[in-house]
Amino acid sequence: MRTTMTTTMTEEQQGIFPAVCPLDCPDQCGLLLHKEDGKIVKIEGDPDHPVTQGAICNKVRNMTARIYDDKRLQYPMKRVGPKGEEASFQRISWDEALDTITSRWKELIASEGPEAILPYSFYGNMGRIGTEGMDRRFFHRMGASRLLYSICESAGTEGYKYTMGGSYGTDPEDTVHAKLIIMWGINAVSTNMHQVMLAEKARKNGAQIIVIDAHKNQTGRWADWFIPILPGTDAALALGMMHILFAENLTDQAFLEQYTLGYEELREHVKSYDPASVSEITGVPVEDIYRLARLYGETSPSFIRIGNGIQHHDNGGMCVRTIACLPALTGQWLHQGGGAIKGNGAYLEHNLPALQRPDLRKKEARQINMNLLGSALLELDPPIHALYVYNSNPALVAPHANKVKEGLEREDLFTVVHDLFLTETAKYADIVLPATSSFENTDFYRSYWHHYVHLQLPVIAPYGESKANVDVFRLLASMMGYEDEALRDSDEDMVRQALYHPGNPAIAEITYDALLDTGFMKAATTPLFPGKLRTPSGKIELYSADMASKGFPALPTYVPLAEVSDLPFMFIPAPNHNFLNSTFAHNEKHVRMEKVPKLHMHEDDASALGLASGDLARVWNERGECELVVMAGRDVQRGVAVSQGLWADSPGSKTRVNVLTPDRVADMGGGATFFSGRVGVEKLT
Ligand SMILES: Nc1nc2c(c(=O)[nH]1)N[C@H]1C(S)=C(S)[C@@H](COP(=O)(O)OP(=O)(O)OC[C@H]3O[C@@H](n4cnc5c(=O)[nH]c(N)nc54)[C@H](O)[C@@H]3O)O[C@H]1N2
Ligand SMILES: Nc1nc2c(c(=O)[nH]1)N[C@H]1C(S)=C(S)[C@@H](COP(=O)(O)OP(=O)(O)OC[C@H]3O[C@@H](n4cnc5c(=O)[nH]c(N)nc54)[C@H](O)[C@@H]3O)O[C@H]1N2
Ligand code: SF4
Ligand SMILES: [Mo]
Repeated sequence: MRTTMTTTMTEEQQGIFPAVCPLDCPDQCGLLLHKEDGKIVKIEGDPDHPVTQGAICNKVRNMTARIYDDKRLQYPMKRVGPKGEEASFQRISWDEALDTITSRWKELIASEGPEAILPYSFYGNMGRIGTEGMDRRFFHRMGASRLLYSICESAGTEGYKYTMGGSYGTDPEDTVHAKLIIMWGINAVSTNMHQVMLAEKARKNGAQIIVIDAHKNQTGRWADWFIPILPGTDAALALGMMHILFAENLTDQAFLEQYTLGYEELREHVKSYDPASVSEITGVPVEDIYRLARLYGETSPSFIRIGNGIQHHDNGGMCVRTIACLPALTGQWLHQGGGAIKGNGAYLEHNLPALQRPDLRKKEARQINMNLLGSALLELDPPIHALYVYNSNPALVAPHANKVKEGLEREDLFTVVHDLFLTETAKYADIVLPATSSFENTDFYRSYWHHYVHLQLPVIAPYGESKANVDVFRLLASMMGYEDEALRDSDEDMVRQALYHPGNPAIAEITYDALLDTGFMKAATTPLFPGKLRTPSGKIELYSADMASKGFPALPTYVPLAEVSDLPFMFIPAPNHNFLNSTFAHNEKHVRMEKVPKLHMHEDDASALGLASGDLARVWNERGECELVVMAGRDVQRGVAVSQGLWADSPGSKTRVNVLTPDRVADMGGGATFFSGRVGVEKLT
């Protein structure tokens, strides 16, 4: 029997307790934790969760192996000996750790000013008070350099916003009604499995499923029709579809007139994207472009799931902005289940100022793009002298990893890492702090795909001496002598403050108390149309004056990728099935499930290089090199090489794919361009 959520769950030795998956995954599943003798022994999906319905992924079904992994950090440590791979550490007390950190920071603030200190974090745990609550308050109060949180979805989010006014899309629960589903640049079988389950229901009712991707991975294999495309060219395909939709009168004139801005300009503009030219750019045959456009123009409701793959390119923002125009052309937003999802985060917007307290910052500070961490550490003037890393593993996940490594190696850089494991980044730390897992914490969670908010209360006691992010920041604040009330608020206070948001009536009923009762609640969202969007015109902006004022083309446009290089392969180092970014890469069970780091190549490219499946290849460019196991076949096109997963270092291994990725920033949002680099490949003997 499942027990209801209480503040005393940690004291129960057995039972089944409600929880939420903390990982950076759109699905945000409801979970049930089975406890025996005070420990979690099994994790399963909560069958009562309306969206995730008891199904969870392999990663999290096996997550107890991570929570109780022998390698999990249990107490604070200081480094003895050199930084990096060879680093060794010695146990210290929390008092010593906090004292070392705050003494160093105080000295630095006195001599260099607070901007010499850089916080670096992301969403290793999606709980909001822990990832953008007490931490933000603390660093605002300090006046530290600011981080631009740009490594994940920022280019596409900005692009989508120009068209649609914010992260508002279709309610995924409605997508069971769609008759045509396009998964565009998303490996949903691995990264959004409940969208796949919803699409399966739609398929039983006659829906067709199309996958457009540079790699025929498990998602492509599941499609009714897989369309391979050359990386970075998707905007051209979408514009080619628009060309045909207008030319063949497959558009919804009434919708265009009432709800869009600039359709006449767009109709003229897309005349130049004729199918023959688009085929040349994208590698998609002319007849397939016609077939796709006609299917899209003639089927309703149609739904597009826009993935993150297409926006990790130089032109990622514009690409997402362009695809986001398609549903407007055929009026899909008025049909239940029609439209698109890039992200749905805006529906659940909480009270950011109340949670983050930017008012605590007395003086503006410089902002540093997290995708440029290497350059920031090596080149900034005045320099960064101290780095505080939590919820992230930049040595492995950030682009141009050799530059990041060189930055982290700086002898004069004082680095603190707070994590559950001794990550590749932690090996460069002066002080390492042990972090609790999400099941040891209080926090609230909001999906960026479905429309539910969740509350998590601690189910198990902290592991060893580990502490939650919020607790560490409260302690650091007190030792820094910061006396502000906001730095002493309890977890519960912070959840209440964040959820009280008169600016977003959709979450008016969602309070700490209501969540205590139910665990999760759906926001009272209403369909986007009829209605006014948050674009400058209130309409879907096919033409955007706002973009023009920022130097972008006002109409959706195909812009070729930037890397100029003679190297023969476009390199796509994508996520894998059994890790979540680098999370689980340190846990043997998950590594075993994923086997080896692979490089998918076309069989003709492989054989031309004397490579066969199973061979070890050296993959290289001007930024670095790594070694991956070749999988030759026909699941990528010629001239494309795809790896999967962010693998942890093992002795003698060279599997950090980010040594190869560019640190150019994308066209919008300061976004990452992980998939826009080129590499050479050769056989390793
Ligand atoms: N199992 C698992 N799930 C995850 C993650 C994980 O690491 N593992 N990570 C989580 C996070 S943080 C995120 S942001 C999401 C990311 O998940 P997704 O949104 O699925 O994005 P990616 O996996 O980065 O890329 C998706 C697909 O884009 C393809 N692709 C690359 N370039 C192009 C292109 O130019 N055009 C087209 N059409 N396709 C292209 C890749 O081949 C890949 O199949 O997943 C989340 N969920
Ligand atoms: N080549 C390539 N690189 C990529 C990507 C790609 O597709 N290809 N994807 C990019 C994307 S989309 C993203 S979102 C980033 C993600 O990059 P990161 O945000 O760095 O994600 P993870 O690698 O999962 O690392 C999260 C870390 O946080 C720790 N952690 C978890 N919970 C807590 C907590 O409560 N407190 C503290 N202090 N620590 C905690 C975990 O143990 C883990 O070490 O990677 C990016 N890097
Ligand atoms: S990682 Fe995603 S699919 Fe897996 S349990 Fe968590 S939210 Fe669900
Ligand atoms: Mo991400």
